[in-house]
Amino acid sequence: MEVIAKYYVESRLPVKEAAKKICEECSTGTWTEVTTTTKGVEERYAAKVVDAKDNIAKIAIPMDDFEPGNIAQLLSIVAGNVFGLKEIKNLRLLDIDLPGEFVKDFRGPQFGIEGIRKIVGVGRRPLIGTIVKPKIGLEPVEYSKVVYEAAMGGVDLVKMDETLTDQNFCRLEENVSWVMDVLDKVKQATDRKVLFAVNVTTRQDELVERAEKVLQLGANCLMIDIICSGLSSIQILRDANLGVPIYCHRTGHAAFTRNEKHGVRWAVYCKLARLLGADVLHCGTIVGKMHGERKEVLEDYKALRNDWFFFSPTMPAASGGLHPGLVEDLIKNLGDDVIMNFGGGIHGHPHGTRAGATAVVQALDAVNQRISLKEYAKSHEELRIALEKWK
Ligand code: CAP
Ligand code: MG
Repeated sequence: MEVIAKYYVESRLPVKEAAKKICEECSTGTWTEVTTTTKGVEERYAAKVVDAKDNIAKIAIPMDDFEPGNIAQLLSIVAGNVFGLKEIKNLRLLDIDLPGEFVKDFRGPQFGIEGIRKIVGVGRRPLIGTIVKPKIGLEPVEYSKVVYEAAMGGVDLVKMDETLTDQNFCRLEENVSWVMDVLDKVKQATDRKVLFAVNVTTRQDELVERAEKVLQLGANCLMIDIICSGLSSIQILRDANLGVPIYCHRTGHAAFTRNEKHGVRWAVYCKLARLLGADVLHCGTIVGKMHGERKEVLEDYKALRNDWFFFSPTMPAASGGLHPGLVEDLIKNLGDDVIMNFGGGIHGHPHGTRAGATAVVQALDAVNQRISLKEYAKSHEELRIALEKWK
């Protein structure tokens, strides 16, 4: 049983030779022969080339090279030193195939797509989310007012921005108390439960303590910056059995996913985050402000939503530069099982946050009723104004 890793390779060496170098660095070898190895070590632990042609190298790494349940160690092999080898000019990890024997030690999402739909009471339509803007600087009272307006306007989820944690101007516990308080009021007024994804990103040994503190204050969803804090953060929260969805933000990913010749494809991280227990994961928009090739983004979405071992599907989140005018394209491209996040696209509405959220709801209603946004806007003021602002 093996882990199969597929790479795009550019090297002055023939691709077969380059693939062998990758195998060596990923398993038993180093730059020269060593006197300390044995036939047994080579036979049992050396990675082997499965296929190498047209700049694509597939290698098989024996299961025994991996520590069960340890994703950091897996990454140190498949996405480790190989990226720095002088003889390989460019290298991109395109995909990994994990055997059942390896994935059995992970639990996957506790809630996933269906679980989240159940919590917010929303059936077959995309969920609407917002990120409070400005991304930093608001104090808890101001912040919670924005949350209230967005929730009353109709969003299903509010998330903290990735850079907001527990700064002096907005202490986390105070902010969570204020926000959960206003969301209780929204529940009383509308009978809708709105999720608040609380960014608990911090050093890993304090993660669970921080999460437990905000849960005591009523938090109903936890968020982490999974690249900055390390993928194992997802596993730490999942294994703590905290009973609320884990929302994963990917700030920083483009440092290694954006270059189409070098780095790691986001699809690899989609698989890993899903098996570790991500209930929601950022996955790109195609049409928004962030880079993301259509073909790759669609494959990333697939990696979260397809049938894969015993893991529930993870809910993808589309975020970055979205506004009501893009809702039709978003649904066309990404389908219904997605959270569409609007930060500037809600709080930038000329009539304020509530009108912004209402405009998004109207756009979604229009698409569901198969009416063009332009037509629907004739009788829906908030949408009309939004479409005028973001042409
Ligand atoms: C969106 C967002 C998200 C990015 C990340 C932001 O706000 O909060 O962090 O979407 O993108 O700060 O940009 P806006 P991705 O709606 O105001 O753009 O997850 O695709 O990397
Ligand atoms: Mg953000």
